[in-house]
Amino acid sequence: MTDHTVAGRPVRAPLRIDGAELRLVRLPLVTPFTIATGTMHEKLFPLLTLKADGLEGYAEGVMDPLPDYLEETVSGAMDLLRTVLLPQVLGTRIETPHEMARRLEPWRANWMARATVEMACWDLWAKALDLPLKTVLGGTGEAIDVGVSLGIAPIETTLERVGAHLEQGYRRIKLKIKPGHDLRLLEAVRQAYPDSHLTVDANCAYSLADSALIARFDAFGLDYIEQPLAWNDLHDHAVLQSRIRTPICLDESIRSPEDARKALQTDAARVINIKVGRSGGHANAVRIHDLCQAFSVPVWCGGMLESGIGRAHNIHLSTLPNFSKPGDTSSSSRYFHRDIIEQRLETVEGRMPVPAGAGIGVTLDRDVLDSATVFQESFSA
Ligand code: OSB
Ligand code: MG
Repeated sequence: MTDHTVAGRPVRAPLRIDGAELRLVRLPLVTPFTIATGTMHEKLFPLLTLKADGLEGYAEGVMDPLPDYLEETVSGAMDLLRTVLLPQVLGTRIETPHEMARRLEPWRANWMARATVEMACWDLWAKALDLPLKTVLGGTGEAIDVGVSLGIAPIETTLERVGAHLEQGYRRIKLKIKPGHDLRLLEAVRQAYPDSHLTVDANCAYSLADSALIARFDAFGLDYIEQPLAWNDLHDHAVLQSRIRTPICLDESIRSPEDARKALQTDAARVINIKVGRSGGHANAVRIHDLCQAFSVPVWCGGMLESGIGRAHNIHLSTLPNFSKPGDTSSSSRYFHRDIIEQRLETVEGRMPVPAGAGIGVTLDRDVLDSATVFQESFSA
């Protein structure tokens, strides 16, 4: 079956997807996480294993239980995976993960559900090549720069958290904001930490009518303002960018390379937060990365409070060259008492080591996973 080589390695191709396991996993959060749209107390997510030729590829879905970040939901994605996407791919052969991405492309939206299948394929593919995921994606390096995303909390609490994370060496602090929780917070944090690398994320909480208020953020030397306006409104972000000096970074608004192209061409974004799990998978994430590079627009890797499986995917992707700003892929122990993987994904002085070994380089801790699993279904070709 070895019919070609990649990076000098024989490829076991085509890979035949001969089985799958879909779980719904629940992990309590160490600290509840509050953003403009609400508070998360636990992380509930689909965990997918795709099997081929004795290998296993892993990925998790990044959708929330409710359609509060974007339209997709955990229950909707579980249903689509069980009844449509997994039956579509089981028993089929794939030459490359790009081919899988293309096969899932005709489905409208559902970027997160499609990403779950596509990302598991990349892990499988890299394992079949016995190469780290970063290498097959085109990345290099042993570690990536990371920052932290701090949820909405009383200003005193936030000041303590900023200090603690700066002391741990995190390279950027992102503060979640919303109307009524913005200027006073920025004044306090800037005064206490005048030289810190600071950004804010509004998760769509403002409108163009708030332009004058948002323009006042210019005084705080923020590296960027993340997703101030509606998730589906590139136009108003372009208008806002023309009224403020601080660069706008888009998150929710960028699902496809086409979204990225339009944002770049209209100056609706001067920075882009790439979340592979939000964008249909690694093939799209790499395309968005490359497009941004062509426009001299830097990118960074966002997070969705992922378990070690999604976190490992994010870390590998972050080794591509245009990921030139610290990502949100911080230590697993900030989120979970016990993660579902055997390795520890912990930062050292603001740098996250890239897991070594083939594929995503992390393995499931079956005991922790079994006790965190609330639903489980196996599929065979
Ligand atoms: O907007 O980036 C976001 C978490 C959940 C939903 C949306 C967002 C976030 C984060 C946390 O900012 C990033 C992380 O620490 O994983
Ligand atoms: Mg965001």
